[in-house]
Amino acid sequence: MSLIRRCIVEKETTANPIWLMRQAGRYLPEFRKIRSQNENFVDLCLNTNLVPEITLQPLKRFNIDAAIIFSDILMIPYGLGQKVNFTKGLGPELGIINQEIISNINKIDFEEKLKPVYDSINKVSNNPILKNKDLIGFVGAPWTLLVYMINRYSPKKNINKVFFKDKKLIDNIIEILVKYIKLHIYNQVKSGASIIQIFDSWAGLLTDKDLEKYIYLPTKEITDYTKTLKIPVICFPRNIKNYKKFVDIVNPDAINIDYNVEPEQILNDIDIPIQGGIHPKMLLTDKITLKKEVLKFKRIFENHPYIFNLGHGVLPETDPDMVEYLIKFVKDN
Ligand code: 1CP
Repeated sequence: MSLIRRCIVEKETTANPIWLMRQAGRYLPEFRKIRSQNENFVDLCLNTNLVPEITLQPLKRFNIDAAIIFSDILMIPYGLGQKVNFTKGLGPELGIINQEIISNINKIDFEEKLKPVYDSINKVSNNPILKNKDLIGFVGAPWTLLVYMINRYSPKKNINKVFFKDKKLIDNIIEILVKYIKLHIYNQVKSGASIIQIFDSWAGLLTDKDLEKYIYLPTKEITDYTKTLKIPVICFPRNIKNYKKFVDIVNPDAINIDYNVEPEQILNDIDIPIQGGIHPKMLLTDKITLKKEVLKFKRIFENHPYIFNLGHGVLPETDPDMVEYLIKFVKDN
């Protein structure tokens, strides 16, 4: 059994599994080279030769316990017929979502558009390098996808409040998203993904009164559905203030914490396996500082099933040597 499964399913506390969010891409020179020759990011995510290659790049360098399929959460809006572009320096840029797009959405077009993603998963899952390791498939949670679909740009820049006033449109899109996120999960699992992670990167934008409707209910439905496929599901409701309440209601198999969470506190609050939490900027410091941080996490989670990971993705300016050191140190100590 893979180390991650031993941790999540068997609740083993000595397995010390590690993988990193955004481990493929951005900071790796071998990824940058491919990216520089492939200007259209969506096309790159649909390239069934390059996606398996990029997905396995970090496994060729490091002794990590999982590959995460090279794709993007915005492939779902793309599959639903919305325009999706990634512009250098600007980030994602989506087309307008309108009634025409919504009424044209159908399962056959969605699956046809995303078939290359599933073909790539199938190809990667058969690679011997993944023996006893996991292949992580993923989706964006309905709320985070809704934010990109309605706002059309990263909410990092600003939020278009006018659109968010149209409650009927929002309810309609959330309902569509839940249905198609489930389908995307089903197809990834059928193609060979052995774990699903649900990224809710913008959970922190909501206030308490809206959490039930936009986060707890839809994410629980998707989490329950993933469990019926008999594979573990990990949730990452980034910056949600109350992880305990999220876990009590949604009940995923494991929870990824962000770097604002106090690890000691979460250990008191939560019984299920925990993943992540180390600040990505720790990889920009030096080996002594990084080592101290890893030892701190090891000590805190000594008697709790814990998967080493970060509190958000690997930063583009990270030196791959530091990633190598982190992984080696987790494994050797
Ligand atoms: O221009 C480029 O070179 C593209 C950069 C890039 C990469 C490498 C984007 C655009 N997406 C990805 C890959 C990706 N995205 C992966 C697979 C790689 C891996 O993990 O190793 C995954 C899991 C994601 C998930 C993702 N995409 C999230 C959730 C995690 C998170 O970071 O919070 C989100 C919010 C996105 C949207 C997105 N895609 C790309 C960018 C620059 C963004 C973020 C935009 C923003 O800041 O709002």
